[in-house]
Amino acid sequence: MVNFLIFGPPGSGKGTQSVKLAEKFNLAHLSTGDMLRAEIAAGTELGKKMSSIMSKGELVPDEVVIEMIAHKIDGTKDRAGFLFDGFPRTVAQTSALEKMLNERNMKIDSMLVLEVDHDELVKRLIARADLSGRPDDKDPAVIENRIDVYKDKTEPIINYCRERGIYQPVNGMGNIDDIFARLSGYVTKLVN
Ligand code: B4P
Repeated sequence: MVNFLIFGPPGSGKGTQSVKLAEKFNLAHLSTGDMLRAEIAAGTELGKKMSSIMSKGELVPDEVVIEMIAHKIDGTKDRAGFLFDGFPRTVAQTSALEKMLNERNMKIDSMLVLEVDHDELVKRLIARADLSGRPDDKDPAVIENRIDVYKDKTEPIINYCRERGIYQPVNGMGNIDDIFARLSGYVTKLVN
């Protein structure tokens, strides 16, 4: 089993690239953003509570996403590994994930970090707003807040992973297929 984090600021291409990587390498793709949006779409109590947090571009509480991920890990069979997309987003989520994986005799093998310029992030998210209808893509102030939250709460995970020797920066600028080829190169080395 090989387990990856796909990491980067909002709009860096995590979701886009994860779908392609999961298919190519038979990985279970676990996106906390998708899981939360599914709760909102289903109108669950949890979804109702999380909706206002997400529409402001803030992070939902750590315990909510940690529980979701644990549940998904235990329900997954017959995959070559896990691809964690948009999780962890805080250092507390990172240590919870490590603990969860250790208890199941697994570990985080690599953190692939998509590096994208600020203006390109904003451009991609605004372009997505029309198609996705996501409230957190519509308002430029919310997009800026998401980027600030990333710098403040999520980026510190990079140092944590660097110390563990699993940090791998990847150029996230350019077209989707070129970025996919770069990422695939790193994943191929790890799975072989
Ligand atoms: P996510 O769903 O993780 O959303 P994201 O970070 O905004 O998007 P992503 O980075 O995957 O977007 P992508 O580049 O694929 O989180 C949403 C919210 O959920 C968070 O703000 C938070 O509130 C909550 N949440 C989720 N996980 C959480 C956690 N663990 N803890 C706490 N809260 C959590 O796509 C962006 C756009 O760019 C797309 O339209 C795509 O088509 C386009 N694009 C991608 N690559 C491109 C390229 N190379 N060129 C041009 N366009 C490109």
